[in-house]
Amino acid sequence: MIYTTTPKALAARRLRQASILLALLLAAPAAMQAQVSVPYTENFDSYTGTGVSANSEYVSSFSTRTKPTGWLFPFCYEGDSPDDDAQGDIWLGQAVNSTYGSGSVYPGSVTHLIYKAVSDGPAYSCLPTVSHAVSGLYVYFDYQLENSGTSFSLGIVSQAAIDAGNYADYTVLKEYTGTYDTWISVEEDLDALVSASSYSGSTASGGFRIVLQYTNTFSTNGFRGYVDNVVVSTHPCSLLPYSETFDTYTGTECSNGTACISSNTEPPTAYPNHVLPNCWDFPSMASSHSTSTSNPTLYHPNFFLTTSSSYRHSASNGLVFKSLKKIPAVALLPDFDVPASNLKVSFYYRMDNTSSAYTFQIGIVTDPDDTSTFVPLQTYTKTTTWTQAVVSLADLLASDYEAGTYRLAIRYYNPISSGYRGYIDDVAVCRNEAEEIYACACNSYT
Ligand SMILES: [Ca+2]
Ligand SMILES: [Ca+2]
Repeated sequence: MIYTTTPKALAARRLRQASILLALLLAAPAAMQAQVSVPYTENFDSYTGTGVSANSEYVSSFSTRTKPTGWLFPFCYEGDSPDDDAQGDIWLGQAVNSTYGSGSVYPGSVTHLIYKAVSDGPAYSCLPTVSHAVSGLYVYFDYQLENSGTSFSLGIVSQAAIDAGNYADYTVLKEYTGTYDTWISVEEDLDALVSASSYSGSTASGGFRIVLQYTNTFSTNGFRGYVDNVVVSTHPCSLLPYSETFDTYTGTECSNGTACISSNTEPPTAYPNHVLPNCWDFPSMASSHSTSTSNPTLYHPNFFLTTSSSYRHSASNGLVFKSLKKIPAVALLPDFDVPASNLKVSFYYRMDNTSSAYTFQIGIVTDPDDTSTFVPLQTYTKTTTWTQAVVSLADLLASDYEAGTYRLAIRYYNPISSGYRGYIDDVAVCRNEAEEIYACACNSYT
């Protein structure tokens, strides 16, 4: 599923700052392909220097081109005299093309994969062999396209087929198009896709590979596609560091029912059937929306994404909290698979009014369906300018909460009969430094 079309998806997020160190490459005999265990993450950012293109074209010598560890590029051009439109060209780069598009690198990214193809065939890449059955796996990646007529597809191939040299014997599971020059996040429950396909290698003993295929229907025009932040995981929403800018969600007021994000500070017209951030839950959200304040159970609380420039810290979206008359608006962050005391949280917030009556709190709920279990840990108030909150839960918790027994929550409280809202943006969750094993995303937005 694509975030832009899925209100409350089941699965988790791509990682923006994930370290390649998380990809635990298992030792394997030379004759075998290395397998990776899950969770597997690859943001390509550890690849720099020689063999990585500093612009949007190939490195000067293909023979020295750097490739991400464990990946296969079966039809990738391997020679030293590249045909500019050769089928299946894929390389690591640090910029996007300015001739064909006006996009940008993924926020905070150093390096990504660049795909180039023309109509004589797609360019496709195979992730490292995953030493896990397909069952229970989720796949995430971010992609960007430059024009219509281009797309990415997710596929799957058994390692046995690869070992037999049948590289192209993969099954395409789903195709992705979308807004050009914009990064779009994909998350997929592999079980669901595979069960609906003819793929028969889901429990193949030799493992399997995820395939990312890029297609360009133009015969000569070298539009590119870009991929970053690839993740294969068994546990949606649990990977750290986690970040959410709300910016990968696109579309405005519910056009054709495909996407609805408010362009102002009122809920989208199709509320509550609008886009909300994946992996978050909103247990206090009203079931319908009325603009009348006479019935607060209809009017509040509610949550929605807005593109309004004053109410986002980073473009293009921020998250709006709306409540009044002592009904707090509680948003639950994703379910992280570590004890609460291991976590550090950062987010930006602002309000409509500087009265101390309006508060944001970061806290814990022990029952995700019951917002009365909310335990506040830190309170923020009195600002109409974007302000960063950074808290270590280890410093705030009186007792620990084991993984699976809590959800981090942000609570907005408006005790007054007015429609003053609260806004948050650029949420990041990482491990406390004492527990640090991955690069921390918590300072990414300073
Ligand atoms: Ca990257
Ligand atoms: Ca944002």
